[in-house]
Amino acid sequence: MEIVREHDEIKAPVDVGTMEPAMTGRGLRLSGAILCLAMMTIAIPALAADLTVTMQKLTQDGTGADIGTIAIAASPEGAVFKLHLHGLPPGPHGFHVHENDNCGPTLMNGVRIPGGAAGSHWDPDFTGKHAGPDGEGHRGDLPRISVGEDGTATQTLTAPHIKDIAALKKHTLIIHAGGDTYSDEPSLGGGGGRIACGVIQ
Ligand SMILES: [Cu+2]
Repeated sequence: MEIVREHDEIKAPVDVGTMEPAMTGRGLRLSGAILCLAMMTIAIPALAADLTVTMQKLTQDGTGADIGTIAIAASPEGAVFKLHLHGLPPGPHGFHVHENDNCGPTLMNGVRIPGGAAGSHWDPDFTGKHAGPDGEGHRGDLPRISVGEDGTATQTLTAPHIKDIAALKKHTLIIHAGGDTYSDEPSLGGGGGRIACGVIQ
Protein backbone atom coordinates (compact mmCIF):
# COMPACT_ATOMS: atom_id res chain seq x y z
CA MET A 1 0.00 0.00 0.00
CA GLU A 2 2.68 2.46 1.00
CA ILE A 3 4.84 1.87 -2.11
CA VAL A 4 1.92 2.48 -4.47
CA ARG A 5 1.09 5.79 -2.77
CA GLU A 6 4.71 6.99 -3.11
CA HIS A 7 4.66 6.11 -6.81
CA ASP A 8 1.43 8.12 -7.30
CA GLU A 9 2.95 11.15 -5.57
CA ILE A 10 5.99 11.10 -7.88
CA LYS A 11 3.87 10.84 -11.01
CA ALA A 12 1.36 13.48 -10.07
CA PRO A 13 3.45 16.67 -10.64
CA VAL A 14 4.46 15.61 -14.18
CA ASP A 15 1.58 16.99 -16.20
CA VAL A 16 2.00 15.20 -19.50
CA GLY A 17 -1.00 17.03 -20.94
CA THR A 18 0.71 20.43 -20.93
CA MET A 19 4.27 19.29 -21.77
CA GLU A 20 3.46 17.15 -24.78
CA PRO A 21 2.27 19.61 -27.49
CA ALA A 22 5.31 21.89 -27.28
CA MET A 23 7.68 18.92 -27.61
CA THR A 24 6.17 17.55 -30.84
CA GLY A 25 7.59 18.51 -34.24
CA ARG A 26 4.36 20.23 -35.20
CA GLY A 27 4.40 22.30 -32.04
CA LEU A 28 7.98 23.40 -32.66
CA ARG A 29 7.26 24.28 -36.29
CA LEU A 30 4.23 26.31 -35.22
CA SER A 31 6.12 28.28 -32.59
CA GLY A 32 8.93 28.83 -35.13
CA ALA A 33 6.44 30.24 -37.62
CA ILE A 34 4.94 32.54 -34.99
CA LEU A 35 8.45 33.78 -34.09
CA CYS A 36 9.23 34.46 -37.78
CA LEU A 37 5.97 36.40 -38.18
CA ALA A 38 6.75 38.44 -35.09
CA MET A 39 10.23 39.27 -36.42
CA MET A 40 8.84 40.25 -39.86
CA THR A 41 6.28 42.52 -38.22
CA ILE A 42 9.12 44.32 -36.47
CA ALA A 43 11.41 44.42 -39.55
CA ILE A 44 8.94 45.51 -42.28
CA PRO A 45 8.22 49.08 -41.08
CA ALA A 46 11.98 49.79 -40.88
CA LEU A 47 12.51 48.68 -44.51
CA ALA A 48 9.46 50.30 -46.05
CA ALA A 49 9.42 53.62 -44.24
CA ASP A 50 9.01 55.82 -47.32
CA LEU A 51 9.00 59.53 -46.63
CA THR A 52 6.77 62.19 -48.17
CA VAL A 53 7.88 65.79 -48.05
CA THR A 54 5.46 68.67 -48.68
CA MET A 55 7.29 71.42 -50.57
CA GLN A 56 6.42 75.09 -50.22
CA LYS A 57 7.56 78.29 -51.89
CA LEU A 58 9.96 80.36 -49.83
CA THR A 59 9.34 83.98 -48.98
CA GLN A 60 11.13 86.52 -46.83
CA ASP A 61 8.58 85.76 -44.08
CA GLY A 62 8.94 81.96 -44.21
CA THR A 63 6.98 79.54 -46.38
CA GLY A 64 4.17 80.33 -48.82
CA ALA A 65 2.11 78.32 -51.33
CA ASP A 66 2.31 74.53 -51.55
CA ILE A 67 4.02 73.39 -54.76
CA GLY A 68 3.47 69.63 -54.37
CA THR A 69 5.32 66.73 -52.80
CA ILE A 70 8.53 64.73 -53.05
CA ALA A 71 8.37 61.05 -52.06
CA ILE A 72 11.58 59.40 -50.88
CA ALA A 73 12.13 55.64 -50.98
CA ALA A 74 15.13 53.41 -50.36
CA SER A 75 16.60 51.29 -53.18
CA PRO A 76 19.81 49.26 -53.64
CA GLU A 77 21.07 52.10 -55.91
CA GLY A 78 20.46 54.73 -53.23
CA ALA A 79 17.61 56.98 -52.15
CA VAL A 80 14.98 57.57 -54.84
CA PHE A 81 13.23 60.96 -54.98
CA LYS A 82 9.92 61.09 -56.87
CA LEU A 83 8.91 64.64 -57.68
CA HIS A 84 5.31 65.80 -58.04
CA LEU A 85 5.91 69.54 -58.23
CA HIS A 86 4.21 72.51 -59.90
CA GLY A 87 4.44 76.29 -59.85
CA LEU A 88 8.23 76.44 -60.35
CA PRO A 89 10.19 78.56 -62.87
CA PRO A 90 11.10 76.45 -65.96
CA GLY A 91 14.68 75.22 -66.33
CA PRO A 92 17.31 73.45 -64.21
CA HIS A 93 17.41 73.97 -60.44
CA GLY A 94 19.90 72.94 -57.79
CA PHE A 95 18.35 70.46 -55.37
CA HIS A 96 19.92 69.47 -52.06
CA VAL A 97 19.38 68.12 -48.58
CA HIS A 98 20.19 70.97 -46.19
CA GLU A 99 21.26 70.38 -42.62
CA ASN A 100 18.51 71.96 -40.45
CA ASP A 101 14.80 71.14 -40.04
CA ASN A 102 13.74 74.76 -40.57
CA CYS A 103 12.50 76.56 -43.71
CA GLY A 104 12.47 79.99 -42.07
CA PRO A 105 14.43 83.09 -43.15
CA THR A 106 17.65 84.37 -41.61
CA LEU A 107 18.71 87.97 -41.25
CA MET A 108 21.84 89.17 -43.05
CA ASN A 109 22.83 92.85 -42.91
CA GLY A 110 19.22 93.71 -42.12
CA VAL A 111 17.84 91.75 -45.10
CA ARG A 112 15.77 88.58 -44.71
CA ILE A 113 17.19 85.63 -46.66
CA PRO A 114 14.44 83.14 -47.65
CA GLY A 115 15.16 79.62 -46.35
CA GLY A 116 18.38 80.68 -44.66
CA ALA A 117 17.50 78.78 -41.48
CA ALA A 118 17.84 75.49 -43.39
CA GLY A 119 21.60 75.95 -43.07
CA SER A 120 24.17 74.66 -45.53
CA HIS A 121 24.26 71.39 -47.46
CA TRP A 122 23.88 68.25 -45.31
CA ASP A 123 27.46 67.02 -44.87
CA PRO A 124 27.54 64.34 -42.14
CA ASP A 125 30.93 63.10 -43.43
CA PHE A 126 32.44 66.62 -43.00
CA THR A 127 33.83 66.73 -46.55
CA GLY A 128 33.39 70.51 -46.85
CA LYS A 129 32.99 69.97 -50.60
CA HIS A 130 30.14 70.38 -53.11
CA ALA A 131 30.55 67.63 -55.69
CA GLY A 132 27.08 66.62 -56.96
CA PRO A 133 25.28 63.30 -56.59
CA ASP A 134 28.15 61.13 -57.88
CA GLY A 135 31.07 63.03 -56.34
CA GLU A 136 32.88 62.60 -53.03
CA GLY A 137 31.32 65.61 -51.32
CA HIS A 138 28.25 66.54 -49.28
CA ARG A 139 25.89 63.61 -48.81
CA GLY A 140 23.07 66.10 -49.42
CA ASP A 141 24.16 66.87 -53.01
CA LEU A 142 21.24 65.62 -55.11
CA PRO A 143 20.70 65.51 -58.89
CA ARG A 144 19.40 68.72 -60.50
CA ILE A 145 15.67 69.22 -60.93
CA SER A 146 14.45 69.96 -64.44
CA VAL A 147 11.23 72.01 -64.56
CA GLY A 148 9.18 72.03 -67.77
CA GLU A 149 7.67 75.04 -69.53
CA ASP A 150 4.40 74.42 -67.64
CA GLY A 151 6.20 74.81 -64.30
CA THR A 152 5.91 71.16 -63.33
CA ALA A 153 8.61 68.63 -62.42
CA THR A 154 7.70 64.94 -62.32
CA GLN A 155 11.14 63.35 -62.39
CA THR A 156 12.49 60.39 -60.45
CA LEU A 157 16.02 61.11 -59.19
CA THR A 158 18.44 58.73 -57.48
CA ALA A 159 21.08 59.77 -54.94
CA PRO A 160 23.67 56.95 -54.78
CA HIS A 161 25.34 58.31 -51.62
CA ILE A 162 22.20 58.10 -49.51
CA LYS A 163 21.65 54.50 -48.42
CA ASP A 164 19.76 55.12 -45.18
CA ILE A 165 16.72 57.29 -45.84
CA ALA A 166 15.82 57.38 -42.12
CA ALA A 167 18.94 59.55 -41.66
CA LEU A 168 17.24 62.22 -43.82
CA LYS A 169 14.70 62.99 -41.10
CA LYS A 170 15.03 66.36 -39.36
CA HIS A 171 16.70 67.88 -42.42
CA THR A 172 15.23 69.91 -45.31
CA LEU A 173 14.93 69.61 -49.08
CA ILE A 174 15.80 72.89 -50.80
CA ILE A 175 15.28 73.93 -54.42
CA HIS A 176 17.44 76.81 -55.68
CA ALA A 177 16.69 79.55 -58.19
CA GLY A 178 19.57 78.51 -60.48
CA GLY A 179 21.15 75.25 -61.67
CA ASP A 180 23.96 73.21 -60.16
CA THR A 181 27.47 72.75 -61.57
CA TYR A 182 28.06 69.78 -59.21
CA SER A 183 31.24 71.54 -58.07
CA ASP A 184 32.40 74.45 -55.90
CA GLU A 185 33.04 76.50 -59.04
CA PRO A 186 31.05 78.68 -58.39
CA SER A 187 30.55 78.07 -54.68
CA LEU A 188 27.99 75.35 -53.80
CA GLY A 189 27.13 74.74 -57.45
CA GLY A 190 26.01 78.30 -58.15
CA GLY A 191 22.32 77.72 -57.48
CA GLY A 192 21.98 81.05 -55.71
CA GLY A 193 18.81 81.88 -53.75
CA ARG A 194 16.46 79.34 -52.24
CA ILE A 195 12.98 79.24 -53.81
CA ALA A 196 11.30 76.19 -52.25
CA CYS A 197 11.70 74.14 -49.10
CA GLY A 198 10.24 71.18 -47.25
CA VAL A 199 11.14 69.65 -43.88
CA ILE A 200 11.73 65.87 -44.00
CA GLN A 201 9.64 64.45 -41.13
CU1 LIG B 1 21.08 73.81 -51.59
